[in-house]
Amino acid sequence: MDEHFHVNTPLLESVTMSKLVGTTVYLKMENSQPSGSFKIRGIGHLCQQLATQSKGVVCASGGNAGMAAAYAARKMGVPATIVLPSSSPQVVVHRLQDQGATVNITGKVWDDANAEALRLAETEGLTYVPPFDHPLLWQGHASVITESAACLGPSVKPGAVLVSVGGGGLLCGVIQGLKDVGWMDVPVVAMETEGADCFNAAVKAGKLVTLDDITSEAKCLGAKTVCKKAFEYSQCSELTIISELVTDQQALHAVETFLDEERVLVEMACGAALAAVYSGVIRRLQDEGRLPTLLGPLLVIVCGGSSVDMKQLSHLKHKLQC
Ligand code: PLV
Repeated sequence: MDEHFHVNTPLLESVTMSKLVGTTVYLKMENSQPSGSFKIRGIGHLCQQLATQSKGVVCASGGNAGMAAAYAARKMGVPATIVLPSSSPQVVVHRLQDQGATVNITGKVWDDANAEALRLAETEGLTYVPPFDHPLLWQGHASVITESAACLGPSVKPGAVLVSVGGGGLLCGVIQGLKDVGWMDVPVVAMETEGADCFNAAVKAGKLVTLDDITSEAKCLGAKTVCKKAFEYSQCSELTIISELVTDQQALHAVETFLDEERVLVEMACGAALAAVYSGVIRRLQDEGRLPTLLGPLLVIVCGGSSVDMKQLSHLKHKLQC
């Protein structure tokens, strides 16, 4: 099928961020996808491959994978059940219902909700839509890089790509895209928040690690175990993947700064990537010699997110005391 559900998003230059890092910063505005995040790229692709004859799809999500599944299902005329953990904010429940989805709240974190989604797929005969661990998702997400490359043109190659990591699906898609356009030597800075750091824990341990709990407020980064493919990429000598953490306060501060500077509201999962610029992670990596001092343009995947509105933003500010 040639038609797809995602749109070609704008690639914007940020003057303020460029000033901060000392190189041109390009923002790939995935917040402007119809489902509010990059997730529609992979999930739209997967649904088109696996769910055309389906009696219904079921997806466990921190919010955004669910938004993408609900959007794709609505366009395909298929019912959608989205299982969320109780940590998901009310705003995302309403947005999912607006997309026509049935919302089921089960468990405390995404892993609990996922067990319920797998059970429903089995007992109700629904098509299971994984939020981050499937080759079709990575293939779909890869278009975020091929599109950026087409927009930048043959004479511009990024010095690094900046992404947030939850279960690692976006990271796998970005790597796939870098391979597709011949940019395998471009370093990827993989950002998580402390307390939702399953990729960082795996990189440090040299093996997959399952976190005891998700203690970060960036709930959409809150998978307890990163997907195996993302870990394998981190061990691959042909790739440079730098895993870094920020605090919840830094991620939230990044969300606020981005709202002020770029006039766009994103959720904390996305704030984690933005904080690499605003909190000086990129500068530090340069000082440590892990990124070159003379860095080429930075490509930031502004992954977006629907789990935020002004009410949720003030709630988070109060909770995190910032
Ligand atoms: N969120 C997933 C997994 O949650 C979800 O169900 O929506 N940025 C945003 C705005 C996201 O929503 C997510 C994933 C990520 C980044 C990270 O993407 P991933 O999971 O492919 O690494 C538990």
